[in-house]
Amino acid sequence: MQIITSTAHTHHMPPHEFYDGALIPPFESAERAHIIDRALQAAGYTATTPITTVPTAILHAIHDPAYLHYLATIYPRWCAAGGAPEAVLPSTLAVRWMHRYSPHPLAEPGYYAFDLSAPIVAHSWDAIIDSASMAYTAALQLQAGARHTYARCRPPGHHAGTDMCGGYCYVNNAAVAAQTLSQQGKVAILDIDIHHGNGTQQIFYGRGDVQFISIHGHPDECYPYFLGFADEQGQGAGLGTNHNYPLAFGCDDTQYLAVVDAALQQIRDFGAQTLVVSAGFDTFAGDPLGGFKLSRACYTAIGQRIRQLGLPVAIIQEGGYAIEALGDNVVALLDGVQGA
Ligand code: Q9C
Ligand code: ZN
Repeated sequence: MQIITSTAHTHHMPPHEFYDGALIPPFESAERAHIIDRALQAAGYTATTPITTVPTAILHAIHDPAYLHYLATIYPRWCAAGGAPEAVLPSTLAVRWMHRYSPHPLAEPGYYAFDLSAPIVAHSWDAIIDSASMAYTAALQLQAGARHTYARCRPPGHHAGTDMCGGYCYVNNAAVAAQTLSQQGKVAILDIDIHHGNGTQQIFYGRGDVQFISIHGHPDECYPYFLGFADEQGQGAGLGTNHNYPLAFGCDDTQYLAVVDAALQQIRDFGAQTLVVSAGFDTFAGDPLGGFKLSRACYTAIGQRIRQLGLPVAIIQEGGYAIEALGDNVVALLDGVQGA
């Protein structure tokens, strides 16, 4: 198992988040990454490979260049226009019939966000690019012959669409890996974060060469609420390559693993040559942003099933907010994948 970690994520430490109207300390914290890194080290997983910066051509294949330019440049413009230096966070969102573009630094954030969960601070961009570069490096390692790689990405990526941030996500790291690997053949993305990977779905919705499968809390009760229903199957060349498995809160190991088995069979049927896993651990029992009841052993069981596919696998870190359990849950998944 190749492991990719980095400390550049500490450039991105927003001071707070909005949670259903309350201003609270962020769930998506630097401490999450530290805890994972500590657990990996304690379990004997060590990182060796230097991180290769993600090429602009890969980023432009999955994101609008104007959106990336916005992410990279908004912070000083926001501050100069009178925005609070604590974080770039819009008060007005472009939605449905009110979505004309505005270049005003206090307005542009509302054009490029779908919620209030993606604040930008002074050097967030450095962390965002580093996180995407970790995913890119994971893809490079598979291309070089590695069977299994894990990128401890932070910030996460699966809620980021072609031109929208939200849900702690800015650049879609799993899409970076999938786009890179798609140059060698069909790619499947399995998203096991409890939140639907709305951004990843949107990026690849019209693509026949990238399959997207998401297992998540039903949008009737789970964030991001407005996408992730079972009838979203792709469009055009991508029709039939998008598969959503929305599940009711309370889901346990047995129910979950049955769905994993169905998803893995669809990956076999698709004929994927490589697999990208958007690995969220907010399915864990007691996760403050979750609602499922998975045990630690379930992550090992998921990993073992993924291993049995026999494909090269890039595992991309997404969510997981039961901080004290997060590191050991990551190790549990990796142990399963590597056959320990
Ligand atoms: N009442 C990831 O796991 N807040 N993002 C939801 C719902 C945002 C989760 C509040 C949750 C984002 C990568
Ligand atoms: Zn999540």
